[in-house]
Amino acid sequence: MSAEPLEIHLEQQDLDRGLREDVRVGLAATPKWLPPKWFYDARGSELFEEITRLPEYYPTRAERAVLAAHADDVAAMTGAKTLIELGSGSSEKTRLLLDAFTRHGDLGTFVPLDVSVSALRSSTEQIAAAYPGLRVRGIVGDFTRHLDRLPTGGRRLVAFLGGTIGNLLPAERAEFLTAMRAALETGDWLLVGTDLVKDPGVIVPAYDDAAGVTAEFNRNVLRVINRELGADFDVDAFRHVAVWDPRREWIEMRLRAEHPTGVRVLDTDVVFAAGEELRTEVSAKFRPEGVAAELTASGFDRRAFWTDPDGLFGVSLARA
Ligand code: AVJ
Repeated sequence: MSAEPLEIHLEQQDLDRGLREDVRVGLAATPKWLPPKWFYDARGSELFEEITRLPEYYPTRAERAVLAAHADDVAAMTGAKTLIELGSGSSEKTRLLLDAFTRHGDLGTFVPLDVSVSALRSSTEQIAAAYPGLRVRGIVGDFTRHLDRLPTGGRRLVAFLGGTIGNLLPAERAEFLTAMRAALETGDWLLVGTDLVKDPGVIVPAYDDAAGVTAEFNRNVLRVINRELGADFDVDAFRHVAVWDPRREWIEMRLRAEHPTGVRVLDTDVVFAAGEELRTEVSAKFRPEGVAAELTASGFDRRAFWTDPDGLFGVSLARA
């Protein structure tokens, strides 16, 4: 079966409006910040795929190891008819789940949801070609806003992989999980991947690799703003910085102005002092019991928790 046409719940004009609003608010704030979702234009999505293959970036490999070992358990425990994947990107690891559902179970529909049209186009075509008989319905949407638009009926499994839940701040995470639970029916399932707290000597290089791919990924957000909003960021004026926050147990990516610089954007002049930083991403790391507590607080019941052999990354399976 070929993939169905993408369902667009996020039009170019919604995206533009969202970007303008985030840039207006974030660049006026002290300290300045931007939400990480704007990294992922076609180039940003490619750079992220490149990050996942870097020697320092362990989360993708570790999560793949968990899924390789336990995808069959997920299929058997959930008996899902519909698999919905939030922030699906390339859906590369999802194939481990689709393979398990092919072996046992009768999954009928796969619904990847992502803000990136380019990533969805290629992933839906590739998945549809590789899994004949599977209905593939790609949705262009924002997982923080479009949970009420997910397809209903049949037993559903929502997968939120990669540790992307760590991009949400704690209050946003609680709000997201509560909205997720409300969008599901009792007996539906949530599979969520979380990067785990570990030696910062392992975490920091994963976000500051020797080849500089993460630095390019980080700076890409400035290129997106230049192109989409006609801004004039001097991209080379900014240096990539990754900082571990031991109290909040998250890593932050920032862009540090190496010398005083300014940008004209949305009819406003924004100035950066030398050394001033713009926060572009928070990526929280979790403790196994913390994830269970957050799931319970939002009405889920965690039925399984698996890690890779090195204990780097955790995957929780929770019942709504
Ligand atoms: C896609 C959000 C899981 O936080 O590790 C990779 C994004 N940022 N390198 C992460 C990212 C810097 C990634 N997630």
